[in-house]
Amino acid sequence: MLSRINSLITEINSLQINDPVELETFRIKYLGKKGIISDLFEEFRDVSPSDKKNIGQILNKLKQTATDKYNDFKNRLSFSSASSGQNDLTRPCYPWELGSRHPISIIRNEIIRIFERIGFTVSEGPEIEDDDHNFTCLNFAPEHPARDMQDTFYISRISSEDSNPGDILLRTHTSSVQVRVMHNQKPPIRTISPGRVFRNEAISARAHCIFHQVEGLYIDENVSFADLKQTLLFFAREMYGKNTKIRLRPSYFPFTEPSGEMDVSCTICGGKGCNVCKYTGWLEVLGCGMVHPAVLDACNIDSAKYTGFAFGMGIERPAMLKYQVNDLRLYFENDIRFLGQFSTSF
Ligand code: 2U9
Repeated sequence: MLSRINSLITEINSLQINDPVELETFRIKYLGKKGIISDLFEEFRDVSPSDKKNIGQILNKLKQTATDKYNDFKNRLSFSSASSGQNDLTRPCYPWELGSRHPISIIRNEIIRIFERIGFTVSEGPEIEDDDHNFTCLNFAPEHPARDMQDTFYISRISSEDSNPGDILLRTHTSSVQVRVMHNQKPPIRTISPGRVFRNEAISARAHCIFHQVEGLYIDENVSFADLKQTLLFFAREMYGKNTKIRLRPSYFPFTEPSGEMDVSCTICGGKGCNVCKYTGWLEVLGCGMVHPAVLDACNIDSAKYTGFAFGMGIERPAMLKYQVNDLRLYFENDIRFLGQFSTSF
């Protein structure tokens, strides 16, 4: 019996198994209920007590050798069938989780689509800017408070006293992108610049040092304030509903003259007055104006020949209104429980 078991061990060790059918044949032959090893265990019952220890040990070794062989080839064959494309096509598919757009991206895309429909292109530019593109070309005076380190993040500052093209900073608005467009293109220019901007603000529920903007610019011959007003009315009706009313209030920006701020009738109460519009019936949504001639000249556009209008809006506020988000910080934490609540076709 001992020599029979030993030759079975040698036989099993030298066996090659090539496919699942051969593997099953192997299992039935050696490890099955009526297989060779099971028969040997039956026979083992009649072995004399003096031989039991010796033969028992070698019989267990045979069983272990056959089991290892079986498991080894089972693993190899399932691996090679998976990698050769013979997957189990009846397996249920994974419940893939679909991602969702960030609420800021949803609103940004809505704004882009509205302006694209009336001929505006989208321009992008660097978040790290120089003083020229962010301030000087936009008619900010050398001592303008926005240049202060309390308001602007400087990466390197050469002189804190006067405007210096060597200063490198994080852009405080995306108008800097449009300065680049004006330097590189001739009018007519009709473009919007969506993007991330940075201001040195303490972070709270209502303020953040990072936020998102869309700024718009239209330059051509004979562009008038009436063109600005009609463009913004079209935008307001597309964005906030066809019955939306607008009103323009005078304002001041260094880069536009005259400048204004636009309110839309409250999207919550329709203008009747509620706690969202602080019972005024109006919500402030953007700033605008006619591009200052000094800005055109600083960007090599002849201010005697061309005029233009510009506007700018933050994205966070309309997104807060639409989705009833009451804390700005939620936009930047990327908590999956927050992000998973927004869905869109864009
Ligand atoms: C060029 C010249 C002028 C863009 C403009 C505003 C008015 C404005 C603010 C709205 C809220 C920024 O996000 S916010 O804090 N923006 O009020 N922006 S006009 O004027 C330009 C743009 C480019 C060359």
